[in-house]
Parts: sequence; C-alpha cells; structure tokens
Amino acid sequence: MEYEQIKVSREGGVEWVTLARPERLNALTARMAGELLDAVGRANRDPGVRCLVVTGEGRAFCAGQDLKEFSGGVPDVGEHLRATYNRVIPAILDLDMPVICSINGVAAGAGFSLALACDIRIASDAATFTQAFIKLGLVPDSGGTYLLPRVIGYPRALRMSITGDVLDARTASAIGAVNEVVPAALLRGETAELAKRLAALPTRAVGATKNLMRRAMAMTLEDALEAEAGTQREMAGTDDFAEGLAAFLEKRDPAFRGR
Ligand code: LHQ
Repeated sequence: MEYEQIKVSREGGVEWVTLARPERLNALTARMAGELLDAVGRANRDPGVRCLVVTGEGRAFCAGQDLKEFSGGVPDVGEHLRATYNRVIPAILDLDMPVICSINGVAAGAGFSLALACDIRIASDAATFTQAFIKLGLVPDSGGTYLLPRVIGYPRALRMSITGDVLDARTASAIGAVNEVVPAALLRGETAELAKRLAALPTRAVGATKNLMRRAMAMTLEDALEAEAGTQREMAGTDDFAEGLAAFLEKRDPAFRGR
C-alpha cells in the first residue's frame, strides 16, 4: 500500500510511523486509518521490527477526526468508526512488541485515544491533551471510554470527558496520562533512545506481557494465574529465555534476538 497521509521509516529494530498531515494538525481520515492499520500489520509480520513509535509531523500530534471531511455531510458515524478507528486501536494494543507514542503536540479526541492505545507515552512539554468530543456534543470514541479510566482512573477520566478540559503536559504527567515529559527539542532524541532500549528486549515476552496484562484486567485471579502458567511455559521454550538464563549464569549481559 502506498502511504499518502503517514510516513514510515526504520531505524535499527525500530519502526517510526509519523502522522503526516501537519496542515490539518494530523487530523484522522478514513484513508489515514487504513494506512495506520496497514503499517501496524506490516510491522507485526516483520521479525526485524521490535519496537514501534507513533508520532506526528509539525506542531500537533493528532487533532482527532478530520471534521472538515464532514463539511459536505456527516456519514453514518457508527459505520465510520467500525471501519476505521475500531480496527486501528485493537491492532495497536495487540501488537506483539512495545509501542511508544511520542507526543509532539496536541492530542485531541480520537488522537488522544490513539496515544492511549500505545504502551508508553513520552510527551514534549508543548503537548496538550483533551477529550474534545464533548465540545461537539459527542461521546469519547476510539477506545476513549475504555482506555482513559484504566490509565488515569475513573474520576479523572470522567471529568476530562465531560468537561473537555485541556491538560498541559506537566499535569498529564502528574496524573499518569503520560509516562514522561521532555523539553520539545529533546523529544525525538529521547524517544529514539528509549525505542532502541525497548527494541533490544526479549520481544516475544514483551508482547506476551502486554497480552496477559490486558486480559488479566477482566479476569479472576485464578484465571490470571492459569493464563500466566500457560504463557510462561511457552516463553520458557524461546531462544531468548535460553539466552537470558545463560547470561545470568555466566554473569554477562544478555543479547536477546526477539525470538
Ligand atoms: C482541524 C481539526 C480537525 C479538521 C484542527 N479537523 N481540521 C468523531 C466523530 C465522528 C466520527 C469519528 O470520530 C470522531 C472522533 C473524534 O476525534 S471527535 C474530535 C475531533 N477533534 C476535535 O474536536 C478537535 C478540534 N480541534 C481543536 O479543538 C483545536 O484545533 C485544537 C485544540 C486541536 C488545536 O487548537 P489550536 O492549536 O488553537 O489550532 P487551531 O484550532 O487554530 O487549528 C489549526 C488548523 O487546523 C485550523 O485550520 P485553519 O484552516 O483555520 O488554519 C483548524 O481548523 C485545523 N484543525 N483540528 N479535527
């Protein structure tokens, strides 16, 4: 698939996916959602990719749905969501590798949801966050009702969602909406460094940890213990476990290969 609205580039084991409609603050379109889905699927099938970074070009991360696309008439919004973001968000959550969202500017509406679907959020000090939906008379979508309460807790998530208040990066960090905040000029370098570190991890165990933890949120302890036992058995058969164990016994750093 030819990409028109995103850019994809590889640095070592790290795949950078950049939303690339800066003149519209990287607002999402059906086309962009299709491209994101394609890029995520390709990364997951490529054993050379062991970490994915999502970021935005220009001064914004993502302003959510491109509202100008609806100037000629609003489509069946339910069908639009099912065909677009409802496919992209689970694809990111299900990626068998760590996903960093490098938030370079405003993350609004579905753009905020996109950031919430990633595993680690690193933000520029110029970034802002808003559940913009309510200002349009809409409810959070693209996983906003599911992900935000899990990330920052129900009371804060509900308040953000019904007020549409804009959080600055420092506040977002204080309440756990982002993992870290760095000066804007350092964002790319800090993201690259973190991504490189994550890409050197035992990728299968990282992917399985994501999967287990997400499922465990809706499990009993007994079921979570059983799921851990089954997955751990699988992990104990990987090359990376053999390497991790050998490195420990030989008192050296492990060299994981992601398999
Ligand atoms: C935009 C957008 C935008 C188009 C800025 N679209 N052009 C909902 C409904 C149905 C189906 C599926 O999904 C969804 C999910 C959603 O995501 S709903 C939420 C949609 N997003 C919003 O409501 C956010 C709207 N934007 C804003 O509130 C502000 O633009 C933010 C806070 C993002 C940034 O504010 P500023 O930094 O002051 O920038 P600006 O407002 O001056 O915008 C710059 C340009 O970007 C401007 O265009 P212009 O031609 O006037 O220079 C905006 O119109 C355009 N833009 N967001 N979502």
